[in-house]
Amino acid sequence: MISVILGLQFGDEGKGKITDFVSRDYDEVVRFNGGSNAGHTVVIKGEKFKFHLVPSGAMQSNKVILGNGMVIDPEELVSELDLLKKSKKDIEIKISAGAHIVTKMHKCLDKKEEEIRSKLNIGTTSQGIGPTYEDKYARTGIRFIDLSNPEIIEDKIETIYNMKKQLLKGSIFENPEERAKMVKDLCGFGNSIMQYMDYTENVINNDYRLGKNILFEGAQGGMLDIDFGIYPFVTSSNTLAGALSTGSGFSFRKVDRVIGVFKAYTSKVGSGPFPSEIIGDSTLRDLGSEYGTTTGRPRRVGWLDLPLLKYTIMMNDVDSLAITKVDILGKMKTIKIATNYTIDGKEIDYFPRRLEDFEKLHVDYVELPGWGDIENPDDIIANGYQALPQNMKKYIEFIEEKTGKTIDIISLGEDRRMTITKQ
Ligand code: 2SA
Ligand code: GDP
Ligand code: MG
Repeated sequence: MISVILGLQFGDEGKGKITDFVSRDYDEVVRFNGGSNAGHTVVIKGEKFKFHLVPSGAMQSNKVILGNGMVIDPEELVSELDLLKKSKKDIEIKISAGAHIVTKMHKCLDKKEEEIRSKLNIGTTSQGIGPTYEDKYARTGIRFIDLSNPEIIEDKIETIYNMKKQLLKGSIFENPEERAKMVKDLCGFGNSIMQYMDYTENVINNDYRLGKNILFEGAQGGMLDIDFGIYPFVTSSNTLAGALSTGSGFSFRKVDRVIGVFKAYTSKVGSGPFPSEIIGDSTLRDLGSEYGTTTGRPRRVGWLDLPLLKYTIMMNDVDSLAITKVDILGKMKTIKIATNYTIDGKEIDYFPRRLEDFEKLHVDYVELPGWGDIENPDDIIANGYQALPQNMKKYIEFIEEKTGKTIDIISLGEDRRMTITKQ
């Protein structure tokens, strides 16, 4: 079985949790986009694990791969691998030779670019993601394989510095000694992680030929996709299913199943349009502890948005849905769901691309009753779907009817055990 798991909103849908849950059925888990802007949380028997670069399937699967579509901060990777090895000894780790490297200079550039953007400030995670992809596409980027060659790193650091000199004015990187130190540090990190480097496109395709089950794990969410998200309030990678091929070297033709993860409501970190946002009431944020896993920033919160969900379901060609945080949403007395968008009194059948359209957008909602606290979690775990509160089932079935997709996984708490499947 070859599957891909993706977020269908603005990230933080609970992909980490669902990836961990489903990864028991897979021999290896592959990440194909993004970097340490991702924050994926997995909770097992009360113990919390936060993944940024390592695939969130690492606790159940015995092999993890960081694909060429990723941008890797070596310092972050070293500390994440140290932590992982403490909780899991027998895990095979492979990192693509072609993944790109995030340096301290890229993080500095991320902040500088945000300052300059002013009005169209994105609210990035400051992890150097955008500038690293910029260098990748400018063909000046440092790749993982380059970490074994100090001369190449030095040359590329100088090229990047010279190209971005204007932006780096006043920063420590004007000092050649600082740049030399960065080269030395990168070589140091390179020494400790080069053992994991491989031509992972061959590894994945060979494992496929051997009949292994492979899970591809997307980071961020469909609405943050560089092409189809709400541009420019997006991340710098493609976050939709198609990216798995270019981000790992494995053909989309071999994918059997696309799993889409969405939260029972919506959250967003960073600026930009958010059609179903709840303004001036932080109840849902507080109930759901909606704060960034990487930056700790408060997340903006809103109701479930069906036009948005239908759009990302279409763009990913989702087969099966997983819903998370149903336990949190149920605590609201009345729950709203955005059902359609209108502009100038006319319902629209496309997802807007013009920022001005979002200003004119009118969102229609339906209201459904909440289901309160989950009082019988053990009964639900034992008896599955039939034991769910009636109002929760109504909510789930309403979404299924509107999207035409089945919700096969229902998450009722942060812990791995608080998950039921429909079959
Ligand atoms: P970037 O840093 O260049 O990728 O930021 C561009 C936009 O993408 C959004 N983005 C995210 N949104 C939600 N969650 C993300 N990961 C972390 C988490 C976020 C955190 O899991 O909580 O800790 O704050 C993530 N990564 C990128 C970002 O907010 C910008 O809107
Ligand atoms: P990801 O980026 O999509 O992996 O999501 P994050 O880990 O950034 O954010 C999701 C948060 O919700 C984490 O703190 C999870 O532990 C938590 N979570 C996931 N599923 C559930 C759920 O069903 N119920 C509750 N209460 N928390 C959940
Ligand atoms: Mg997250």
